[in-house]
Amino acid sequence: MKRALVTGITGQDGSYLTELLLAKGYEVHGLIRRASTFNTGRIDHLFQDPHHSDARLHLHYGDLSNSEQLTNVIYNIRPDEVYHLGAQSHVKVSFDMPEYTGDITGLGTTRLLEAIRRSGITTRFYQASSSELYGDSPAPQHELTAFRPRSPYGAAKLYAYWMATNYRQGYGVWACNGILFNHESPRRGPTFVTRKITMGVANILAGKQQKLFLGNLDARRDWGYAPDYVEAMWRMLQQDRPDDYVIGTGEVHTVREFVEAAFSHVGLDWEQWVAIDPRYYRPTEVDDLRANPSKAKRQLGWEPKVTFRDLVKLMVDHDVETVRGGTAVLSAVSGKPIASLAA
Ligand code: NAP
Ligand code: F7E
Repeated sequence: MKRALVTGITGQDGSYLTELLLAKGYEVHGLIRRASTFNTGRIDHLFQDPHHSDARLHLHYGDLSNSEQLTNVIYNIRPDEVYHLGAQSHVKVSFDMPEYTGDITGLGTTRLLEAIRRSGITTRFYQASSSELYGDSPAPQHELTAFRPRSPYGAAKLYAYWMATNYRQGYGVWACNGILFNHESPRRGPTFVTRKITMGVANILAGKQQKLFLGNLDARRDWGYAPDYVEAMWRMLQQDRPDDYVIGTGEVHTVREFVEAAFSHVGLDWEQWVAIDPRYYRPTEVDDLRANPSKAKRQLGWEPKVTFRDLVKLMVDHDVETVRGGTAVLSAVSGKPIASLAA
């Protein structure tokens, strides 16, 4: 039985990847942060009582700021594969917390790579790199496109990208960079634009929200479906040699097009409900991201399965159902729609 360690297991991608690995027969170990409230909502359905000898999902407390604990976990678990997904992953928040983002999203990768190197184990390492590396480099972007990040998040991910590359070249660590373009799902965090929109649509439809405030509607993104993307992560670590791959659909849409598609799916005219709030603008924006995923198609046999239109529909349908059921989309603390409070 193969053993995997997943950092960021409580996040969107961590939860889908864990489902995939368990289905493939892996034993999965996940790093979770201690929190005063439960932060395991995305993986609760996968929980297995550790007292049962056949449990294959195990959770360990740890933080990417703490190298001692990372070293312990690596040394004790001795995973065959490490999927490093943990990060401060919000671009807008990275402008508010640049130092913290550098520490967790950048240095966190170094801490984990050092733990692997010092423990002397043989493992395969996946680094969650991002299309944010490209910044204002012209689209379409591929593995050889120049990196020109435009945010503290992008800069931190660039450092992490090169550290993974450096440990591969310098120490022979079997490390891959997956350069993933935006991928979404009903498990997407509520402050990323797609989920903020689909939750807003659901709340407005139910009469629980009067306006949806957004920032820059002109940004262009290549949006795919997260479960398709975690399949690509796994495929990267099954290759004969470690390498770097761009993962995306190759199709681009503006934020405005996403808004229009989400509102029209439930028969609403978006222009009556959406207002612009400059607080959601970023000091520097990434205007145009579109992947050229030919290498992944050729070498990994990877293709996205869910189209843009189907992605919008499945996210809206999920949130409309959730609001009908009366749960989750309103903030437990204030009773207000979460999307109106956040980044
Ligand atoms: P996400 O939903 O924001 O999940 C981030 C995960 O990192 C969560 O499990 C979070 O734990 C954990 N984390 C944050 N700070 C940590 C710390 N100090 N110590 C330990 N764990 C910490 O992100 P995602 O969308 O699943 O993305 C997964 C990875 O891919 C991230 O590295 C992201 O930057 C990268 N990426 C994402 C996309 C995308 O479109 N989704 C595209 C390219 C790259 P809590 O649950 O406790 O907060
Ligand atoms: O913004 C615009 C915003 O926050 C998308 C992360 O997973 O993908 C993600 O980063 C676009 C931007 O994602 C609002 O200005 C307009 O142009 O959903 P987002 P992101 O910044 O692209 C990359 C690949 C990652 O690696 C990251 O981890 O939408 N936008 N109005 C808005 N964005 C937000 N969040 N909120 C708004 O109200």
